[in-house]
Amino acid sequence: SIDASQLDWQHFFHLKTIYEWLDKMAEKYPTRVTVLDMGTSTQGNAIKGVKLTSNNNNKAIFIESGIHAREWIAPAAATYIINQLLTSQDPNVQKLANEYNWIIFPCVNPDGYKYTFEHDRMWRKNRQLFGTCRGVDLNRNYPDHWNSTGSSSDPTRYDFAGPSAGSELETQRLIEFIRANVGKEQIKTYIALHSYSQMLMFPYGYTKERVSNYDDLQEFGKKASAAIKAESGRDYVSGSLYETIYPSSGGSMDWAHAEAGIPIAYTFELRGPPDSQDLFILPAVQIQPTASEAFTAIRTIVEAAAEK
Ligand code: ING
Ligand code: ZN
Repeated sequence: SIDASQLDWQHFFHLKTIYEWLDKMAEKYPTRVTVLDMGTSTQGNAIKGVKLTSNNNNKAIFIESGIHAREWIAPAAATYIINQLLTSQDPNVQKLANEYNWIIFPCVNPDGYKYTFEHDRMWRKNRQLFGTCRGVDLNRNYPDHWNSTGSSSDPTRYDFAGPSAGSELETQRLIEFIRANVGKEQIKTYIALHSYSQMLMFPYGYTKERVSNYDDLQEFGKKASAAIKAESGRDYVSGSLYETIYPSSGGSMDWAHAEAGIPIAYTFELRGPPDSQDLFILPAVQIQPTASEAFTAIRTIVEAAAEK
């Protein structure tokens, strides 16, 4: 049975349960956990996250998940990572928890996430109304080469970029949060979690032109793929987003890197199910191994970057 007080990573959880769990973690670890609130979504849901702090002078790692509603493994992985950072007995994990502050927002599209539980499991976008249809793809709405490639001006499409760059409240909340905190919190790493495809991708999405730190990002990505391979035998492909999955503009990662100036930025595509037409519907037994792979990749990237 599902106990709202404790996530077990053997089920997928409602937005409300995830948020209650964040509050519980803050009660349980009051000196280390601060609950954060970016503000509200289009339909008035809070966009809540946590900051895990060991030392105010630490650099910070920012993790965002759930920008696409149906990719349930992403918020599940984000909460798994929070739990690992707070409870792991592994000295290497404890070291990362002590040496960095972690800012993690598991559900940056709360309206869409709720909708996938209550009405349509395969919903991707937010729930903004446009005449007779709904939804902006929030990962096409960011103001960096907005709507230039791999996105649509048609509100009926799954990859609708929105009426203008940064039009959506959810986009604005995240931008405001990063702008207010990138310097103050020394955010040097930005990770966006998605599914499915088993990929570790870095900017750019909008062009095949290379980022200035391409060689570093490629090297860290390859090390992370190798670490996953050693852990589970799974193959994760690493490369720039444009070259690895498909050209697409207006994503949060391109914005974080190019506009907010966060040097190390990745979008992960986690596991899909082994054989199914519904590739976003990952069996719950796969939550733990998939979340563990995501955490392994993040740890590897952070450790490799620290050695530079
Ligand atoms: N894939 C991502 C998508 O938004 C992506 C790939 C990431 C595109 C970042 C642009 C920027 O389409 C999934 N599965 O959502
Ligand atoms: Zn996605």
